[in-house]
Amino acid sequence: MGNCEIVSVAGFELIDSRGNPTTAARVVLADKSEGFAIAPSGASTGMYEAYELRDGDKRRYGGKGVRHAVDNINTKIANAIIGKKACNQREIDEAIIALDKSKNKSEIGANAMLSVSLAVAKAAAQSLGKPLYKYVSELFGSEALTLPRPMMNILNGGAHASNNIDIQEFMIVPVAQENFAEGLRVCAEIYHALGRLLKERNLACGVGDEGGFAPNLASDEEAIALICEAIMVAGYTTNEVKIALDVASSEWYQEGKYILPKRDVEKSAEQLIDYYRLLIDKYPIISIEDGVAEEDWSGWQKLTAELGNKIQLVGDDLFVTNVQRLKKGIELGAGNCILIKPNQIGTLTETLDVMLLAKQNGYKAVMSHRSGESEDSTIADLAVATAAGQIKTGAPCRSDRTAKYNRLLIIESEI
Ligand code: 2PG
Ligand code: MG
Repeated sequence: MGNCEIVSVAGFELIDSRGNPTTAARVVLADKSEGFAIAPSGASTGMYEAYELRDGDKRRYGGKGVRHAVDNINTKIANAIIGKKACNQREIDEAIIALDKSKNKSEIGANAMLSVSLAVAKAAAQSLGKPLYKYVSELFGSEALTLPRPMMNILNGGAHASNNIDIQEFMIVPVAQENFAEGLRVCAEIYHALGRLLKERNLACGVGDEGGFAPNLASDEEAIALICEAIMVAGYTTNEVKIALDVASSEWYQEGKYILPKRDVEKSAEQLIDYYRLLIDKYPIISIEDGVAEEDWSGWQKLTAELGNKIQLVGDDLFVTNVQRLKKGIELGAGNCILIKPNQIGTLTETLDVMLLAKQNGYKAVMSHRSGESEDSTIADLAVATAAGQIKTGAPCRSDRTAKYNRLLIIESEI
């Protein structure tokens, strides 16, 4: 083991998969070990997420520049952590968090914090001569390294596509394959089968932000039916491959009502829950994310009471990877699974803390990308390290998505 003292921290303004600026950080240690990480960025962001600091200067990238966040990395964060040991992840993350006196990390920016926090972990892992997943599994206290099951988003709607579909993500989940590589293969085959079906029917084959197809269809339900058909056409059954949805309904919520923006239909939480019950009875749906909105705690209680013993109910905008929000959810009986997006909270330590709380309370976890991503594949290592069991990282299309799948294939071959 070398000397893991941090000797330099440098920030960068790079671009993400939507061509918007994002922060990156390089951390170098005394023994020359290095870590580099790029922060992702969401489109359907939760209102309780940690703050993504953008410049707001309309002359650059329409106001989305991140030069202030990068400055914060190069000055405030660098000053606070240079000289500290990279292998003390919690101490480093606490020092970074302490720099920001706001409630939502808006002074330093969660984008600035996360890129440094992850770069520190990568540098420490290298210094210790361990792969990142191994190092983080020790931080987390996992008993086992486990490859996650892909929840592959093959049809995009909502804020991730300009089609007429209101539900944001239609995912396939391979449940019968013996390992990750086989599950991924099955999903990729179904993705291709879906592409062929769309082509045959003269439907658009262009893709959305997460690489899934984004056709216009008669209804959101038609998307589900089409995916079931693709499963069959590819030679699989709906016992082998299931369906998961991310409704992202916080995007629909206005003054206690749900207004589906693309079809301009209004529904109550109760009507949405009835609709989900109907879909679950008819299709092989095993998981619904953000079925009701982030502020609608009573809707979440009803949803969980009615469907929580049948399927997985994932809180994304509801929990925003935040211990306080998850604690409230546990008390109220909201959901039974948490979506994990490290940039929703800002540091690796806080991410691991909320995963531990979930585990202790019988909540499942899904590691997740953002719709704005990059070649950074850290979440693949985090999914394995924490034995999350599930990962959302888009279609087998666009290198920002395949970077994570490829990293998982390599990890599987190593362990
Ligand atoms: C979600 C994510 C990722 P975004 O809602 O789960 O799929 O989307 O990054 O736009 O919040
Ligand atoms: Mg979501």
